[in-house]
Amino acid sequence: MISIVETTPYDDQKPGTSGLRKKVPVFQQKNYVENFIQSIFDSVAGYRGETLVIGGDGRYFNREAIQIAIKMASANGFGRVIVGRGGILSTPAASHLIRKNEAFGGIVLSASHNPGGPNEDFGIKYNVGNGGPAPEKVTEAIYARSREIDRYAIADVPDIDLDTVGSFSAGDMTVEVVDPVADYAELMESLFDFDAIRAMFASGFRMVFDAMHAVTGPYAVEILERRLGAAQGTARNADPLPDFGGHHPDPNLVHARDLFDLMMSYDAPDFGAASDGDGDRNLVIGRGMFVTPSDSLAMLAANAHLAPGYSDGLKGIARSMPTSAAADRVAEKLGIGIYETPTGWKFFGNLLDAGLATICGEESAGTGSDHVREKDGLWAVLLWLNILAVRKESVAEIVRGHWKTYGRNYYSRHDYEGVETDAANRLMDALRTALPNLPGRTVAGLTVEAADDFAYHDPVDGSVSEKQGVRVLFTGGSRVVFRLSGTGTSGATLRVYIERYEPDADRHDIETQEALADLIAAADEIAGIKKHTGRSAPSVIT
Ligand code: VG1
Ligand code: CO
Repeated sequence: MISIVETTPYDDQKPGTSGLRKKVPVFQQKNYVENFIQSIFDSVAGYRGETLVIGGDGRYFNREAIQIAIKMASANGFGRVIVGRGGILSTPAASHLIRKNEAFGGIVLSASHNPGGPNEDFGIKYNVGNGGPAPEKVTEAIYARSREIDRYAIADVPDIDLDTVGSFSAGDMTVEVVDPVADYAELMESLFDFDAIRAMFASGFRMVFDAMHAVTGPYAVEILERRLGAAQGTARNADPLPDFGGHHPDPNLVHARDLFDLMMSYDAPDFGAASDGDGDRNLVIGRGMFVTPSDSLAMLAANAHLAPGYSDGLKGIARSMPTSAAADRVAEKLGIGIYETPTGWKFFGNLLDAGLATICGEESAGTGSDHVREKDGLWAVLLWLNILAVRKESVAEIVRGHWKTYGRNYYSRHDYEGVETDAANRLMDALRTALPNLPGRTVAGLTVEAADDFAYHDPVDGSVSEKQGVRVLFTGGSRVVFRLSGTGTSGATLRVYIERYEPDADRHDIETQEALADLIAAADEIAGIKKHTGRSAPSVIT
């Protein structure tokens, strides 16, 4: 039995950088989830009898949303749903399942690094057949549909038992509950030299992986401890909890502070890593050596050929615009293409599909490759492990060697969270208005060479995405970038990205904030951060 239910639209279902994210009580409003899912189905065509992959990061409201999605997929005519046991699928594992099963698409339930719980965040993201986040033209269609939706279809069938692996039916549709880890672990084994990494662990190499009570726990236990022989307990906080243990599953220097302190301590293990709520981000720290995500992208790209999955070399590298230019120097040396995209993984999909790029990354702790169409936290960790096992050097040695060869891109991001939305918009508007007058001006002792609002012209499908961040370039190659976050659920977050290139190896040991001090002052002077937001310091520095 299928019910066609009358509904009225909500006007706030606009997907952001990575899907629709709102507080849980917003999603719990009558028909809110149903409206959005029906808007997805109404915006794509040709799925009759096809497969849909569904899974989430286990946060509060995950199971309820999954039951709704399954019943609606059935009523709308999908032939099969593949769902992770317990409703669990990391974002990269969902991407892999879509590709492996040639599914029509997938629904990922996650608000990623945002906190979870009855009054915290939830999210729904739609992925297309290549396994990647829906491109802008699809998310725009979904939003447009959500504003006029007047009915949705749902099957009147009992809830599916999500905790038992096996095949079930929901109306005319088949539901396969699968082990969320198995296929993903197999994919990792096909890319990396597990024997070499196993030998490294057997010889006493020690590591800590902080799963932050989020989705990567079961993946890390299976891959690092069971398959690679890392000591039991290597994966910490490894049980996914609906509220992430009350923490913020964001692997940065603020929320993964314990890991950072451990790695800087006297008895630090050789390698420390962490991932976020949905398993697509990674934090990498060597003993006494933090690796910025921008640097990590460059170093992974420079060494990827040491892993079996990349032994033929890379086709190209892509990075988001605010990510540092460290990767550009690697691409230049390798003689391969480098692409600069707007923030958000959805912009990498075309480059990966077209074979223009093999490795992609963002300054926000996201790195990945063409093995899936999402960023992939454990993938980055395993590539680092593979490189360490082959080079037999420490993380610190590899980082210093890299800087010596390529120079160092000092880099930091300053986030001003919970800023009043109007004030944030005024700041950005004022900046945009000031753009034409910036070149030639001297600010905090630095001369502005160029300034613009980044627009991306997709080289594959020709689509254009405008207003993707204001960038101010200074003579000598330093720059600051300003943009507003598209993943928050209350107020606005201003992100200020600061970068300075230093070729001189004798100057590679300066404390980052000190190395960037003049740029930080210039950023405030140009954007009037204090004036507009009333804040004298950022809430988070990464
Ligand atoms: C942030 C990051 C961006 C990332 C996005 C989704 O977006 O800056 O690089 O792709 O989160 O990551 P924004 O719009 O808040 O700056 V995740 O791990 O939250 O899916
Ligand atoms: Co994430």
